[in-house]
Order: sequence, then C-alpha cells, then structure tokens
Amino acid sequence: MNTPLITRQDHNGVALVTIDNPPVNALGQTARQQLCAMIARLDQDDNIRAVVLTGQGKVFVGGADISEFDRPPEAPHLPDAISAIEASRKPWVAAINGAALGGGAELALGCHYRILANSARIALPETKLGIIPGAGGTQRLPRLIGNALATDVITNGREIAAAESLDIGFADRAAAGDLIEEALDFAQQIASKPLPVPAAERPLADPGAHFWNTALKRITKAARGNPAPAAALSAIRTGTTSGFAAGMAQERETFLSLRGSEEAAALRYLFFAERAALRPSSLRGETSSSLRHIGVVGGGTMGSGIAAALASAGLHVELAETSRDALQAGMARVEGIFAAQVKRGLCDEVEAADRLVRVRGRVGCQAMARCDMVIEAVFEDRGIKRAVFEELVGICSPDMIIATNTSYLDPDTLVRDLPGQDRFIALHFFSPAHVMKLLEIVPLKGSSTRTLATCFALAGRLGKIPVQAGNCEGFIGNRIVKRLRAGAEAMLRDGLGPEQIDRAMRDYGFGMGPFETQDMAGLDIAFRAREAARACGENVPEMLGDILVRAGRLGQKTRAGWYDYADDDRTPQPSAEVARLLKPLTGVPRPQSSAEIATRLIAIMADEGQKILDEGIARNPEDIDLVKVHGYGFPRHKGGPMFHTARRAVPPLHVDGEAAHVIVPEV
Ligand code: 3H9
Repeated sequence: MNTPLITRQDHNGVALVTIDNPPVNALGQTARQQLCAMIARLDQDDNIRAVVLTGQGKVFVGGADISEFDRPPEAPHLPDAISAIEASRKPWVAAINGAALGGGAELALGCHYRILANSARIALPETKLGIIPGAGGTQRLPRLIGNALATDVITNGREIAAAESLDIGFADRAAAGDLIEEALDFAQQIASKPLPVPAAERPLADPGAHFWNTALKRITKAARGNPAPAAALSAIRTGTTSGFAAGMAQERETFLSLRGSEEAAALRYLFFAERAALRPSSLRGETSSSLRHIGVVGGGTMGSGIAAALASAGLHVELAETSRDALQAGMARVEGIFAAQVKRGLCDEVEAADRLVRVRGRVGCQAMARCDMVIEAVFEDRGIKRAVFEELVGICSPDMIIATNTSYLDPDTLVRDLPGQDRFIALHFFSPAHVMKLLEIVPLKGSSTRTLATCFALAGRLGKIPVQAGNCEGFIGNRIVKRLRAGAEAMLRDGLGPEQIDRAMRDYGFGMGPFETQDMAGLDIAFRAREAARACGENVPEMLGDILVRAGRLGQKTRAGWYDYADDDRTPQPSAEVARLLKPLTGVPRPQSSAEIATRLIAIMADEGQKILDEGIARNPEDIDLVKVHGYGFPRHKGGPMFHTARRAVPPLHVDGEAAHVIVPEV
C-alpha cells in the first residue's frame, strides 16, 4: 500500500483535496496515480458537489517530479489528469497556498476557478529546464491572459506574483483571510451554478505574423542556444492558429522530445547541483553561528558590492574605510547600487532606503567589535591585507569569524600565526558582488566546521551558490581561467586570430570569448601578478598578453588590447597592430571550425578541472561546473565543462604544456 499523497476531507458536500508530497508536492508517478483515482472517485460520489484542491505546507505544487525525467514517462500522465479535472461535471477550485510552478500552474489552469493566498506565486519555468510546459500550459495560459503576456511568462519562465495574477485574469479572487476557509465557502456558493467555460474552450485572438516573428527573433537571441523558449513559442502559435487540440498535440510532442535532449539533461543536472551545493553532506547536522551584524572592511568596488548584498538580505552592515573621503566614496557606491536596483525594478524606493539605513559607514575598524562576523575586502595586496588582519584580531572577540575576500593571494599566509585560527576563512566574491551568484568558500588550515557552516548559511541567505574550494592559486575558477587563457594563447601561436577564437566560444554559448573578456577586465591585472611572481624568483613563462601590456595595450580602458576600440564604442575591432606584434611568434593556421576550437578549449578546461578534483581542491565535478556557470559565463544549457566532457566521453588530454593538440569529438 502506497503512502497517501493525495488526501481528502469532506465539508458539507465540498471535498477538500490536499496534495501532500514533501518537500514540494511534486507530481511524480505515485502522486499522479492517486490524483487520477481521486478525480474518478469524486466524479462518482453523489454526496460531493464541488472540490477544493490545495497543497500541504508552503508550496501548492512544485511541478512534475524532475527526477523522473531521466526515465521514460510513466502513465498516468499529467495532461490526462488535468483534462479529467477540466471535464469534471463538478467545479474544481484551486486554492493556491504558495508556489504553483510548472505542472503545478498547469494543474491550477485545469481547475474551473483559482483562489490565491498572498504568498502564492505562479510560474511556468520549464524553459529554464530546457523543456516546454507539457501539461497544457502553452495552450490554457494564453486563453486566460492573452498571447502577449503568456508568451512573456512562458518563454522567460517569468514569475507572476499573487496581485498581478489577479489583475491579468489568471486568478478569480484573492483570499483576504484563511485561504482554505474562503475557498470552501466559495465552493459552496458556486456548487449549484453552471460551470464556467473551461480555459481550453475560451476564444483566443491571433495577434498576427508580425507579433510571432518579432517574438521569435527576440526569444532566440536571448536564449543563446537553449532551444526551449522558441519551441514554446511555436506551440503557443499553433494553438492560436490551429486550435486547442492541435496546440496540445504539438506541445506534448515537443515536451517529450526536448525532455530527452542534451540541453535539458544539462539544465536538470545544474538544478540538482545548485540545491546540493547549499546543503553539503559534510556539514549535515553542523550548527552555524547566527548572523545579524556584519562588518565589511574596504568600501571599494568589491567591499561596497558585498555591503549592498548583505544589506539587501536584511543584515546590518558596518562599512569601514581608512579616511573620511574614502568612506564617502564607498557609501556613495553603496547608494548608487540601491538607486540602480530601484531603476531596474528590483526593489522600490522605500525598500532601497531601508537597505541603505542598514549600512553604517565608519572611519577605522573599531565598530567591528560589535559585529558577528567581519569580511575584509581591501586592496589585493599582501601587506595591506595582513595589516588589516593584525588590527582586527586586536578588536574582534575570539569567536568572531574573520573572512578575507581575495582572488589571488594565499589566504593561509595572510593569517599565519594570528590567534584564533579556527575563525579565519576566505570568501571569494565575484564582481559585482551584489549581482554575481557565485561564492567560493575556502576553508583555511585552522578553519573550524562551524566557521565553514556559518559561511554556507550566509551564502544561502544572500541567495548565492556556495562552492567549497581548497586553497590553491586561483582556487577553482581562476585556476581554470588561467589554463583556458594559456590554451587560447597556444591557438594564437598556431596562427588563429583572437576574433576566430572568441567567435567560436560565442557560438558555443558564452556571452564573450576569452580575449574579449580580458579586454573588458584589463590585461594589466594578470600581468602585474605574473611580474610580482617573477620578481620573487618564480619561473613564470612569458604570455603573449605580456607583449601587449608592454606595448601599452591594457584592454578597453586604453581603447587597445587584443582588439582596437573606437573612442565611445566597446565593440571590439580586429587589430592590425596586434597581428604585427604577434607575427614573429605565430605559425601558419590549419583550417579549424568554430566547433573544433570550442571543443578543444572546453576539453582544456575539463582537464584542469580533473586535476583540481584529483588534488582534492574541489569536492565533486558538479561544484566545478557551478563555478564556471555562475562565475564565468559558461552557458547553462551546456552544463559546465565537466558535465559536457563526461557526456561526450572525451578522452583525457594528457598534456604537459598548454599547446597540446588533441583530437576530441566535436561539440
Ligand atoms: C514540469 O512541471 C513539467 C510540466 O510542465 C509537464 C509535465 C508533464 N521535482 O528548491 P528547494 C527538490 S517541470 C523534483 O531547496 P525551496 C529539490 O531538489 C518542473 N524535486 O526548496 C530539493 O531536494 P533536496 C517545473 C524537486 O523551498 C527539495 O525539493 N518546476 C522539485 O527553496 C527542496 O527544493 C520547477 O522548475 C521538482 N519539481 O523552493 C520548480 N522541486 O532537499 C522547481 C524541488 O534533496 N522547484 N525539488 O536537495 C523550485 O523552484 C523550488 O524547489 C520551490 C521550493 C520554489 C518549489
């Protein structure tokens, strides 16, 4: 006997049906089976005149069970269950108590009425999983809210909040008090009335060819290689021009075919990897310190971004700078971030003002004594950072966590011999820190598990994806970047041009290629790091980028890097000067396709990833992929270099240098 996942309570002729399948009431096979049986029973029950359908806990229904998508679909299928509800002679009222996502929203669309709690939110996020809604979403939603809005909601996976869903005609009413009580009352009222026209039978106007063509262009550009949004649009269009049945048939066929695609497998993989990252098994049962008040030392680009991220998550922040002027500049940066958030509709002015009030600026570090944790984000210079740590240990209580935000310095040496080794840790935020989701968490030699667990909890609170990395040069992300750049330079030595390599990576799905990225960030940063290492006697090989820096080509900031730039235009233009500078060092190119170039560079990234795994710097391949996707623009629908390479069974590179010529299967 299966555990009951669909329960029923009768209230004066109204059945309250509750989906109770923790953690998110997903509609897996057992739940669907029980739901179908329940629909049939209620249809036959003469004592029941109406049905209220809700979800147990905070979620209405989180959608189909995504973990089933790696197996062939098993009956009963969700579209059939929803059609059975829609065809019922008794009114079904969806009482939406929380998130109604994917199949959850489609289930609600099949009901005759929808009542929402304040906390309800509706979305069809399937395209983010590389699929399209597969249980009528592309057909019923447009018939309720119109094609323009439905296209936006479905192809972007955009969420609709409770208030909006009432305004646009998705919901019939909002509960003012107790959702279930009000839904049961409502069901009593409408039980004897004629059923409304179901969503499937409502008329739908065709907005015309111009609408469809413009939408397709916009959607394809934004999707950067994920086929799902355009496929969803096509199903919406068919349903509009050829009718509900034809639309449903196309939707189901497309859903099933995309469900088995490489893109969908990659996006599912990331979905589960992201959730696993927040709750690493090594920290299960470990308690973390409670955090309310966090100090940030340094109000530069990084420090102000971190302060803004903390304040946006409801934390109180002390922002410390060395002088009044520097503090003023830092606070102005924080204020600028909140103003930009208002402009982009991410928060309203009242919320932005609240966030700003939570950030207090101080000259000097004394206020850090009141904090629960301090994050040092001063200039990336060993001496300056060490001096800050020495000051902080004199001010902070011994149990207060002190983190360094560094990208390239060895954090263990920064805190060497300081008292209270268990509370030190490195947090590598990515710029802009209030936007970028990735946080590399680097435990140091003495870090306690409580310190580590607290940083993971902080990341969750900030809405970031935390990845634990061992301490090595560049941690996970920048170490792979270094290898990638060396690999790309090796291709230049083989005679390819920067524009050919960048185009190949853009064709693969990156927003920018490796040379365009360097131009944007500035070639001088890595150059200075190499020069510093050389000054310490390290044998750091000369990079082609060094030649450009010595010729004054630092990137976009000097309007010359790997490319030339016009005065007010960041469009990279191929540079005759770069070709001249590199000519003595480069060979005659052998013809290579974009796919061949990208495949080689991804294989190099995966090879470095494998070394990182073998050395125990990363805990699993998923973490490496999360770093590349969330910190370095690796296209989500490709899953990351480790996923991509494993799926294609690419043989290991076995390279000593960066210039290895390996033949690997094409992308
Ligand atoms: C779909 O519906 C297709 C249909 O159109 C057609 C069908 C024919 N399945 O996120 P959390 C797990 S496609 C399986 O931390 P929260 C998750 O892995 C689906 N498992 O919770 C985690 O497991 P663990 C469209 C799922 O409270 C646990 O639940 N729907 C699913 O922060 C808790 O998850 C979506 O894309 C699932 N559908 O957020 C919605 N969802 O504990 C995806 C979650 O082992 N889900 N899990 O790590 C979400 O957005 C969030 O989970 C939700 C709750 C907002 C619901």
